[in-house]
Amino acid sequence: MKRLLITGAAGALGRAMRTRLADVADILRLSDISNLGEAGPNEELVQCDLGDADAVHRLVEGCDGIVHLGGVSVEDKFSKILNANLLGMFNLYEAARANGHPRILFASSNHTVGFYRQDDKIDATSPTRPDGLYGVSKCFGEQLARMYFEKFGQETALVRIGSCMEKPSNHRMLSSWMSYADFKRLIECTFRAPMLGCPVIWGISNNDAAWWDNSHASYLGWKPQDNAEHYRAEIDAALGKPDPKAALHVYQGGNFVNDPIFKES
Ligand code: NAI
Ligand code: 15L
Repeated sequence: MKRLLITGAAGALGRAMRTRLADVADILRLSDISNLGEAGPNEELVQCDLGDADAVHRLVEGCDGIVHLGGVSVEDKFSKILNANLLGMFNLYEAARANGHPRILFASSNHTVGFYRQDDKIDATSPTRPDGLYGVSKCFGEQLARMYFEKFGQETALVRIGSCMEKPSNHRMLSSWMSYADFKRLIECTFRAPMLGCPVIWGISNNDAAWWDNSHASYLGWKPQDNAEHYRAEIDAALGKPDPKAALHVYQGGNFVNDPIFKES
């Protein structure tokens, strides 16, 4: 592909993908509201607020694909979530509609289903059970993307990321972890697939302890290769046996279920 846009490129996942995706497109257009540092040889840097419709229209112009990581990534005040995750999604999809419908990978979240228990096994057809306003904003994003698919044919991979980081750091993540390498493989499959549609995809590695069944998305050919199980002994040694009554070990969303509705100040 010629030009791939990555929003949220200054964030944790954006920084991890910035170097890993350099070979996926001729040019990476990297965007964030925060500072993005110096541009590399095949990089274009655009600092903008996803809540600014005109800026987002300019941002999407000339892009052949979008990895949408930008937004509020944890529970927060509704006003912040509203601007970045709701208005930001709408601005991005309107900009994509005006610019030839580049394929989009939307970084949704496991917090769309955080109130399922860890002994529930669910798949892409299971009703959402968001665990806070952040999770609700990701449900909104998924539904917005679905509507743009039905109405305009806009294709999106709705990736409900579990916990994407260097390695799992607690017992919950033995189920929810996705390695950076597996996320990169998923991004490649998303943009290479002859037909994408608008599937829900669980963003996890090939974990023995997984709660989520990805068989609905098997047509994409994504085969995650890492497995959090590899870290179980290390986590047992560091943390001891998990408390079976703690939210972290009861709910798929872990501690997010206990977050309050944050007051606007
Ligand atoms: P992060 O918080 O480190 O990065 C998000 C980036 O979005 C930040 O650099 C931030 O400056 C930017 N941003 C926030 N508001 C913005 C606005 N109004 N306009 C433009 N940019 C704005 O989060 P992380 O961990 O990198 O996650 C990336 C995406 O993946 C997020 O959408 C998050 O919800 C989603 N996700 C991540 C998971 C993970 O394990 N890292 C798990 C599930 C979902
Ligand atoms: C998320 O949605 C968050 O963005 C990330 O920071 C992690 O907390 C992750 O979920 C998780 O549930 O582990």
